Amino acid sequence: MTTPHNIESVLKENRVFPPSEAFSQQAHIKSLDEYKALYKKSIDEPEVFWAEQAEAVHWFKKWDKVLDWNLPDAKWFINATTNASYNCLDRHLTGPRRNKAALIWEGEPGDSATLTYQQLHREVCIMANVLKKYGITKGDRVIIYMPMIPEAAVAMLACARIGAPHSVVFGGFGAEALKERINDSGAKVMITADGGFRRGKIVQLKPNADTAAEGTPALEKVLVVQRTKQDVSMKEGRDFWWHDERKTVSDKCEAEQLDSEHPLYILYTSGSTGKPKGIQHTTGGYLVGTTLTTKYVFDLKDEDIYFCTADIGWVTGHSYVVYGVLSNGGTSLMYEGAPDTPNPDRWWDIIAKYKVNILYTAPTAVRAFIKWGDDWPKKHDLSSLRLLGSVGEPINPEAWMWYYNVIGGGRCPIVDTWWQTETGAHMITPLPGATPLKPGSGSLPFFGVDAAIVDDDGKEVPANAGGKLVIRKPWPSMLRTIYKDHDRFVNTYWSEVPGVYLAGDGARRDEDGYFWIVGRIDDVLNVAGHRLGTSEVESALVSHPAVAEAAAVGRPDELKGQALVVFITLKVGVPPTDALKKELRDHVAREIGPIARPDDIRFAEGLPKTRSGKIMRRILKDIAAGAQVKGDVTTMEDLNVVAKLSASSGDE
Ligand code: 7RM
Repeated sequence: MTTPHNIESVLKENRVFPPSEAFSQQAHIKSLDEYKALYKKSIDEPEVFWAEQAEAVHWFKKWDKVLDWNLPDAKWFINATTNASYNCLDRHLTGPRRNKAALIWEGEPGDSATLTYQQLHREVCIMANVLKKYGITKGDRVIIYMPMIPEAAVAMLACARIGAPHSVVFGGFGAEALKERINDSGAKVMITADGGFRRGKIVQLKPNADTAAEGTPALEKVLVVQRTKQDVSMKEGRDFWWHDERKTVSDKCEAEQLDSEHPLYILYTSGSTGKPKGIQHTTGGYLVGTTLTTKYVFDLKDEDIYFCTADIGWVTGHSYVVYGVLSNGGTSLMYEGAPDTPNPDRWWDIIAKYKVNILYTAPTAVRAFIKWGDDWPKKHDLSSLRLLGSVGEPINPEAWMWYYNVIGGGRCPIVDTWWQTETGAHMITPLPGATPLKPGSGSLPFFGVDAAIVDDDGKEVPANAGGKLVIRKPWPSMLRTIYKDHDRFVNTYWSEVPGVYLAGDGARRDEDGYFWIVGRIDDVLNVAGHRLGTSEVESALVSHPAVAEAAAVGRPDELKGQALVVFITLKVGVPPTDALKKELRDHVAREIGPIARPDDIRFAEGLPKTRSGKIMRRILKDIAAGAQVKGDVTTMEDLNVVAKLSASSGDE
């Protein structure tokens, strides 16, 4: 086996879509030159730039200094005070926005609700007072385990209001994952619901919470929102109904004036190994990052209806369902359920019904819609849409084209936003009125983001060479630590390449400076001495008309080092034949070269994914090698997928 060298990049994509004049004229950032000038300033004079931009946030007291940087520890807006809940609510109450919809919500069964800024403010104050009644004060952690209902956002903002860092646990997680997070965070209070609706069934939140609470000695109180009205057990002295408790407190609650560096939340992300990392974000810098990116990347205007499909249990739900949108005084549409309930056109129905202008979703959803066929979106009037967004994984160029044409009617820019739980806000992304779009590329860095591609020695590589994506300057919304494990923070992000932040993604930068993410470094394929990112092989497969989704992994091979195994889901109605396997192998070889010709093609009904829709390639690696699936599977969306894949493997 040859020694691994740097990642190679093999897929070429030449299509370019400049913004339309009409879009640019009305946009916040109107041209590439305007972007470039601001970007240059943000890199040359970051403290001047961020001091100006931080005016987008309300501060009770301004900072003495913009940045304290002690690699890898950053402090932003030193000695300033602010409050996220105040920024998302109170500051909109003195003008016409007070009667504007802050949240528009649709439940899966078809019920709906709208909360104006004034109404949302009142709900948040009441819940904050209930938390205070339970003895929660500044710095205490609160667990939120909720379905996608307005009370989930109310709970987050109530915690933020009193300076209690929240830790949202995704409602699809089970009792074990919940228990681990309650214990690691040391939360005294949990806010949950009886259940939620998903695919016509009830998600058993309260029963899971009960099981978890058997092993959480520090947990004292559980506040329960009634959603499904199913029978649940309520433990005397520990569990209380929100509809009862709200009657016992005042509806007035001043927002705490918090230090800019006060922790706003902890959000657990599970790496591929080890226990989940509690990513900790602060108040001031995070608000500046999410407020600005929401405004510029989504080109958000007061009259927009904005629909982000992410669950609040994911960072996207924090930054771009709640904080960034409300901080800008925008209207955030929340949907409780599954995209295919009752039919695979539920989102298109919602978009037509509420005349949604901006849709932000993930490639996994786009590929699912492609698989289900064009007829579903075509039944609906999607002409209100003016901007589309993508996040979570690289979007395959053919999926991008489908999204652009079938959903966007060839009229809407797509912002392909690269960022992470750790970064808090968008890092590499087009600005829709400025950036010419290339399908599959996140394009250029956001203001203040000094991104680069380096080799294994930490040296910047030339244009179009693959390597590791790093960030060389601190940015306001960056994570500050891993909760209770600062060493792990230092080791995970700041040690492999000295002096810079290591994102863990492989990427290349093209001759125009555009970034192309080729996959996680841990997933890199090593075929006959070539190191290939997963996304390029997968994109080549998705460009074949029969393929809906693909995942590429390596299997140990005595001759080649690794053999290339690909798992494929086909579009609805396409028969899985041997002839098609051969055709797909040849197709990949034609698209990116014979070294990437798959050794083994496996058709699958579904691929193992995280709850946020990322393909879990490490699971497929085990299956391809014929091994027992190892490691943490608690974040997996559908465990049956693994059973089915394992049962059908070895049919070659
Ligand atoms: C927001 C979020 C982070 C990882 C990241 C990448 C991948 C996210 C994109 C993307 C290519 C994108 N947070 N990723 N967005 N890859 N293009 N636009 O996803 O912490 O859950 O995941 O997701 O690998 O490192 S996350």
